[in-house]
Amino acid sequence: LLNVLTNDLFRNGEATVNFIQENPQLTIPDPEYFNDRGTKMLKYLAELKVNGHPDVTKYDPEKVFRTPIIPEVSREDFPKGTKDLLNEMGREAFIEYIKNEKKIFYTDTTLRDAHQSLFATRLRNYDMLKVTEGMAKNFPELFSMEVWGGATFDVTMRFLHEDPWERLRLIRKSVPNILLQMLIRGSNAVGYAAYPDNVLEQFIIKSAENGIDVFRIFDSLNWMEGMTHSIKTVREKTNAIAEACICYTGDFMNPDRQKFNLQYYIDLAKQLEAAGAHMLAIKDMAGLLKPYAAEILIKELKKNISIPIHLHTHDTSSVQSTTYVKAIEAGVDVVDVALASMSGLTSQPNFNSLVAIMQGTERENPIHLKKLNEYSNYFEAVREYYYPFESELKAGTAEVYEHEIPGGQYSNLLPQARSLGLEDQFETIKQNYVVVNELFGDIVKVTPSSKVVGDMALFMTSNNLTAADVMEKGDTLAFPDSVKQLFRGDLGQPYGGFPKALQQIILKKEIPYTERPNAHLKPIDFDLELQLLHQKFDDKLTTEDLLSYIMFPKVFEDFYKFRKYFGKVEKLPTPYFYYPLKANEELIVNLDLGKNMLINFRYMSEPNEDGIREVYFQINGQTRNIVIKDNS
Ligand code: 3PY
Ligand code: ZN
Repeated sequence: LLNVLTNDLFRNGEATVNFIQENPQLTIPDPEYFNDRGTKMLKYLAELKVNGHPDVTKYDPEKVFRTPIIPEVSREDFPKGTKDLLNEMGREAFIEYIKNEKKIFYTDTTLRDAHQSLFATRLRNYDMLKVTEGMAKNFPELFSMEVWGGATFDVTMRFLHEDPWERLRLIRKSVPNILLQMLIRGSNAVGYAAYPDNVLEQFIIKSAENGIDVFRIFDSLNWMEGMTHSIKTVREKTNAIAEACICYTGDFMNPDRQKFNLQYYIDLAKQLEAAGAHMLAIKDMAGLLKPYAAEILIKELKKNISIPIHLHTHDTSSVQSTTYVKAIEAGVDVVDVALASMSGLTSQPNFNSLVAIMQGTERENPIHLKKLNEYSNYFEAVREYYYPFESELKAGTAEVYEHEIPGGQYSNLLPQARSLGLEDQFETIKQNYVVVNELFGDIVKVTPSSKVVGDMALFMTSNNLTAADVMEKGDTLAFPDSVKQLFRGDLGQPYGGFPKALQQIILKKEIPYTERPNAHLKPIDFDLELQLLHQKFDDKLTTEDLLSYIMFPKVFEDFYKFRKYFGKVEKLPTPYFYYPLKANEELIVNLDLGKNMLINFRYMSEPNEDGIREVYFQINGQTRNIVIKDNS
């Protein structure tokens, strides 16, 4: 509330005891500042009060939240971490160091894959930034923190009304000492389709500039050509690490699933190393890599490649920490884990427990377990805010070995089914997911190829179609666009090619292609497009904004307009972002350093004949009313 906190003398600690008496004007709030931001924020709170949050379908007005306890953070400097080591040593020496260290390294995925896979990517900046500095100071032994990319990029804009680039910069500022990692979908960057090569390059360059140190690059069909351009760009245009993926699918120990056999993975890993990858990731997006298979796979890979190996899995079956133990024994260099309360099921295995398991062993990495537990407790309370987005999975399931649905997709498939009125056919949808995979010739399923399989499974379920129906009546069916795009070649080429008969049924007269989809796309003229963006929106927008706009034009435009109208709603504590204020409930919104708004909800009028309600608040002691149309 006090402008005094933004005064330079005061902030530099040069103010004397009489400072306030001598500068009384500094204690008066700046009315314009609060008027504009305050009005916007009240409009949001009033809208929420009258019409609810559009994204919250299961609101429980009785629910009471605990206050998350933020672990204490030391005021000392950040301890030296992997980011410092990378800067000091340079890439090649750093990679050698990771490979030669005996201790097992960890990547914490809490701020990216864990919430993407547990509650549909909804974790907000507000809840992350309260603990990022503390995590950086308490866990400097981490290899990296995965904080960006995958679905977080569009979901931050689309559902949280936050700017993904701003998120990255804020995290970078609070985590200066540990490597920050992102997930990039090869030619599809963080989108669902291919982009022109120069867009991909610009995206990688800007991601590195804004804070990314490790690019985990994959292709949704394990197609080399979908990854080489990204690997090359990371190597040549940034100082970051190019970590390329083999996406793991099937079960090479099962004699009936030999399409993706051991040799297939070894060959792919060798090609990725030859293409310049600094590290290899085994991306087990559905959690199908069983413990004994992991042991064999890691041992064989270690014999065949010389770059470090980073293992990623999802704990959908609930036995994936066993896979990690076997992989660690076999010599894997880094494993992906999530803080206990954000781990398990469709998320990553439990960080805290794995640290405990490794204590006293020769590959122990002494992470402060008590501190891990404190941070886990923080997220346990925070996670409650997001209850409408939780998946309904209650326990690990061996069904995942049948349906092979990636963890990140699982938590989204049920809401998707619900929105199509197919909620009670979820079992059929899962069965159809298997049928579709067979129809498609057994493919790698990870964003975006997994989304196509999901779309087709939903299509078959809602139209009551069997595999035989698809093959026999396909000529008369209007397949989902994503299915047509896949079979045309827009996501690249699957191992072993597309099943020809089905391809013809789906494409009808259209001719598929086998070159890189990006090669068909015209490069973007960035100077011109930025000018056009300035004309369309405003001239403060940057190349980063342009990239958001190129990848997600409609989502960006809606985000921009939303921000203009409602302001920076990310400043709202999470319960007030999602749920309506109760009578006389009071909240403090911290807008900027020292600029707080005290908001108190007083009452809401009945709707008039036009359905208009008035919502009354007090803001910093002054009464304000906001007029809102009731849409019910
Ligand atoms: C993504 O692409 O978002 C994924 O998490 C894939 O596993
Ligand atoms: Zn994952």
